[in-house]
Amino acid sequence: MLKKLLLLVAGLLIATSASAFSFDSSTESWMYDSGWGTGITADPTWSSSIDHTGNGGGAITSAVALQADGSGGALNYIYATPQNLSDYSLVKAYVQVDTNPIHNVGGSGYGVGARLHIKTGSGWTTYMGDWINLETADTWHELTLSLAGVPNLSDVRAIGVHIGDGGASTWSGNLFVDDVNLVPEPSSLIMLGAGLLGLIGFAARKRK
Ligand SMILES: [Ca+2]
Repeated sequence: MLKKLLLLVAGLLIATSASAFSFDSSTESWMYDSGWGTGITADPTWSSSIDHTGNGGGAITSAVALQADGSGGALNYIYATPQNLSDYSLVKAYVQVDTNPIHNVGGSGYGVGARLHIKTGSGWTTYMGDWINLETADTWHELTLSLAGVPNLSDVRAIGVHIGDGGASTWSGNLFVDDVNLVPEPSSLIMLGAGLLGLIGFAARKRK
């Protein structure tokens, strides 16, 4: 009985930090953002050919062509269902491209990058994570966005992934996005853990 409860606690703690969007069988209502970003005007499709966890699931994907003149210089995916992220401290996502970017403007070294963002409140205010360089093809790149200090987390209107080239690179290839994860606040985890340990204590006393 105790062993089973401990397993349950471990399982619940793992489930709490599990992927919010695994894209293992569908696009899970992610779409392109018609209000921000050019270069693509179609929703991502679901692909079973690649999976971040390697468990044979799937990811979302689009064929993309970014131009060095700034046209078609960005692409944006969002999940635009209002949600409450107050209990979370971090958003993570994994991005992969299948072709190395080509630098062709003044040796600036500016390649193709990706970043996470959320939009909050009635004004859809945007908060963005750092750009992560996607220079290496066929490798998952981790994007993170800290939610510390972000106002209106109880009113998140969209979570998104944005890729761009700063108008300084030409790139065409396939983009894959997988495992958009929500990482809980440490305090929420501690409270959940304490609650579950209390349950175990109760069960253990009952057993005696
Ligand atoms: Ca997946």
